Amino acid sequence: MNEIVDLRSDTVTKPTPAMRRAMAEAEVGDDVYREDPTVNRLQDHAAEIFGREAALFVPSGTMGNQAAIKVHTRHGQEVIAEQRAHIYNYEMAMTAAFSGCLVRPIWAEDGILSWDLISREVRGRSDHRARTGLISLENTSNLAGGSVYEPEATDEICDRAHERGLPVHLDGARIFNAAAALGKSVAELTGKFDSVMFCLSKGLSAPVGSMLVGSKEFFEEARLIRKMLGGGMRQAGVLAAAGMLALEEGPRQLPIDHANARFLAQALAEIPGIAINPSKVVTNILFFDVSATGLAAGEVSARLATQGILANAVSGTSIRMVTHRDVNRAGCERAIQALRGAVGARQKAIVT
Ligand code: TLP
Repeated sequence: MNEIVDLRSDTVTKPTPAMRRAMAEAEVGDDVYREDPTVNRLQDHAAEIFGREAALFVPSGTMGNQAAIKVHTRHGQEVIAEQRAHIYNYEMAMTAAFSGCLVRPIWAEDGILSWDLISREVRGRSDHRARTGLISLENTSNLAGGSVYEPEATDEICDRAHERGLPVHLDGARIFNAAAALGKSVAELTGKFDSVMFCLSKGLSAPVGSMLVGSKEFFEEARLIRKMLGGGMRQAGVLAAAGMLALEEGPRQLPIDHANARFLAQALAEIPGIAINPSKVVTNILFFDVSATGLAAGEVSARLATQGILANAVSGTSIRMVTHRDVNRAGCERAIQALRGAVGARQKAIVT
């Protein structure tokens, strides 16, 4: 049996051999006492790369986002986000459960909000309606197919929100993918946000961990919330050591992942019954619609799995593929071949 080609997510990347070595050799201490030298180095390095005062190591992207939301809001407020936002769709309703806030979802083409769309939904003090406490953006936008915000758009949203006294958080789980797609630095893309969460554990290939970046004051508050959530880790240097390599070496891989995603999209567009617009694939995520094959997305996904190709059905008609370090061009070619087979088998069955 051929090796598995796992296109379910970039979260599936395994630590590189260099990461394993760095983890084994990491100098450690108790990070709840702020005494883990490797965690401290990672936090300082992340803050420096983003051009900000401080960065906090957290176990997951979800914890990072939810800690930030908690710091910025009060119970009974609203958080504005795009309709497909991860904080709205995937984080176990924690914005409600933990921060006591309602997400006010706004639909935007390609998941990319503008101040024009947001400003219509911002609520000030009122006797009737919940006040807006926070705006949260996502770059790249996962469920919108890895789409990217131009820095002019996010800068404008931040400037206008700040004029109205509103903080803006960035779910930048894949901000390094956005930076690679735009040929800009992460600092250029995120400088105006009040807080930024980014993941070491996705395309950057670390086994565990995300970072929360912002001011020193934000860092101190977020650190308390991290402890409330049970995220105070002890000798976390073994993880931070891998995170350090993820930051230093991970971004170099991303243009390769993006080229593979484009390659996949262009080939999938040629398969009868598959609908995808390759020109929208600008980073490492792609969605395609299988309605016209007559098969449910779950059935297509199950057929692919029998060929060792893993890709998640995200609805009855749509499948997501995500490229990353552990899938090379040959793996993409196998995925295309398997999809042709999965769909072709059904088309023959209809004819007979
Ligand atoms: N995304 C995962 C799933 O949860 C869907 C994936 O496979 O893409 N923000 C964004 C934009 C994300 O895509 C994710 C994870 C997170 C936050 C949460 O990160 P973790 O999984 O570390 O909690």
